Amino acid sequence: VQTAQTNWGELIRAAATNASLKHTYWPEIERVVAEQIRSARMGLGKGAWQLFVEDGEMKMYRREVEEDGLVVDPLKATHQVKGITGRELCHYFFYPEYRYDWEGTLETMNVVDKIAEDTILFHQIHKRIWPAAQRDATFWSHLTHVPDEENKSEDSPHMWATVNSSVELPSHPPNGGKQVRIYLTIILMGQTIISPAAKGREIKRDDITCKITYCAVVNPGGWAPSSVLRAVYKREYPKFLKRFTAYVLEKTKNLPIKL
Ligand code: 6CM
Repeated sequence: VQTAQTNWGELIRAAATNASLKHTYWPEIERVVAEQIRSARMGLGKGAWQLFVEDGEMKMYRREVEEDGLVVDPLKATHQVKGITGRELCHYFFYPEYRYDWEGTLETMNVVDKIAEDTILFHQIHKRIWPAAQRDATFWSHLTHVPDEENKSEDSPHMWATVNSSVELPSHPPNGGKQVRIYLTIILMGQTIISPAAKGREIKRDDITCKITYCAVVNPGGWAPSSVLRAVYKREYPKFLKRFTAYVLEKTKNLPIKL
């Protein structure tokens, strides 16, 4: 059972491939991933989270924050989707071969380096949003999990997660091209809940529900009108989460369940 003392660093290390553990980025990956998991699992508390989208099980909250006059509103979304697992959710989010299928804000995506089976470096150029300049991002992406235990209750630590976090890449210096560099820290986390009715028999897709948490902080890196940016986020985040989860449902519906 998870306690305030859960040592996420240790759990993440246990799940990581050797190639990731040996990489110079590892200490940063471990620190950021642990911090993202901790904050994703934290309730909304008394913070100034405002609910700005509610659509069935999907709820999206934001805090209005500006840094140097730029909107950097943290986003926290929760969702529940029947029929998919946390592992499947994070698989389709992490692996580059699916990205163009579901990422609506993408112009181009390049794998800069595949460090390991569970860590990839990306350069992405996003679609231009009028009247601001086009944006790009360089980030590492890490896929991790804490194994399922007997007790798949909500407070047990089992989960799958993909974390994306900006990193400077000498091969792709910021503002080297026409784009303004954005800085992002994002986690997509999924916990699989199995209906007690499935006990003692083969689990069917109807018996599983994925509890999803998605948190994002994006710094637009340069001038972008606040009102336009907030309007873009209000439209794009729900669109992303609905489209992406529908995509995972469609891709997995006839496949064996991957717990
Ligand atoms: O998490 C998401 N996608 C991941 C894989 O692509 C990745 C990407 C994050 C980038 C999100 C920023 C896109 C918005 C770019 C426009 C910025 C400002 C323009 C100025 C407008 C006035 O982690 C899903 C991302 C869903 C994005 C809404």
